[in-house]
Amino acid sequence: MSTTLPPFKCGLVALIGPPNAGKSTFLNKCLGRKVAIVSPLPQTTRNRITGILSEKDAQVIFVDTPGIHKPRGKMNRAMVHSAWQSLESADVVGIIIDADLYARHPDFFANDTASLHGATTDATRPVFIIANKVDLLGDKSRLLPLLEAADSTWPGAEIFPVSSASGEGLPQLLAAIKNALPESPPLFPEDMLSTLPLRFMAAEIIREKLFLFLRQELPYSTAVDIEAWEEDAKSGHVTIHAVIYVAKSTHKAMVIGHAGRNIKQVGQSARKEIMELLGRKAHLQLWVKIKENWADDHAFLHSLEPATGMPGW
Ligand SMILES: Nc1nc2c(ncn2[C@@H]2O[C@H](COP(=O)(O)OP(=O)(O)OP(=O)(O)O)[C@@H](O)[C@H]2O)c(=O)[nH]1
Ligand SMILES: [Mg+2]
Repeated sequence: MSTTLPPFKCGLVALIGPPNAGKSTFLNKCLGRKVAIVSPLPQTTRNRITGILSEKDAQVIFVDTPGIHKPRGKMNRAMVHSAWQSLESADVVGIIIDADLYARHPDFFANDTASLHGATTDATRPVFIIANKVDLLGDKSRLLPLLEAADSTWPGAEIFPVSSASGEGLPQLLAAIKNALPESPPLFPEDMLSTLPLRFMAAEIIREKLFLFLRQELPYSTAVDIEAWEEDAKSGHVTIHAVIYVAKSTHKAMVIGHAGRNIKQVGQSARKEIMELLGRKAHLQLWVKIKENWADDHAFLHSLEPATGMPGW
């Protein structure tokens, strides 16, 4: 007796939502590896970040995006634009919201999600509402008003309460996502974690450490560019020269810190993680340069855009 295997599924899942909802944390947890940087501050993610989950029966190509908000300034407008762009090629849409936030402040929900209604107007595309951070809710019945609000905002969408911190609810959601994907052979090799270049991922790791070690507002006025990437043919060691751009000389002093303390912390912690990513020894040289108004410089912003490695992007 012959048994036929279910058809292989493969497709793109766009992860969109308000800033700080946990989109990048969700992606990392689904993959079991870190591809997207995370911070407690909103507007951490600035580009579309792909993460590929390859399993026996399916390949899920997640696209993490910058949080959707009312943008001010060129960079923020470009961030929100790139989040919307991810929808164009998506087979499935995952709208991630912070369930704990809206359980505490139900009045924030309508305003935060107003611009996300458009994401579900294409009735042919499955939409999943991912109510994240449920680990923070002591009493799960506190979810009920949010579930009702989400149901009337996105009628017909399935709602999944999950925790990207503990993993609660993720297996059920992943099964539903896989089921909703089109039949297709895998688009990428099964050992490929992301389509993003390693140089970009290294720059992102440095940016994450700036969020971690610098004072609240400062990371927003920094950008990171990898100027040189040298590999020693004999030892395999990598030397990375990275520039941290700041908008003002006072910011430069703050990034460097007293006796170079901040930049040292950023460098040590980034280097450790870059070595884990590359699986080999790396040296990291960090420079801080002033570039006034870089966040409004279209050509400069464009130069920081990674080559996504995705056809049609
Ligand atoms: N307790 C808890 N915290 C979470 C969970 N998911 C994310 N967080 C935290 O929420 C904060 C924001 O997470 P991110 O993954 O950076 O959020 P994001 O939606 O990608 O944010 P932007 O890129 O800024 O739009 C971080 O401090 C995370 O650790 C969760 O399920 N539970
Ligand atoms: Mg993010």
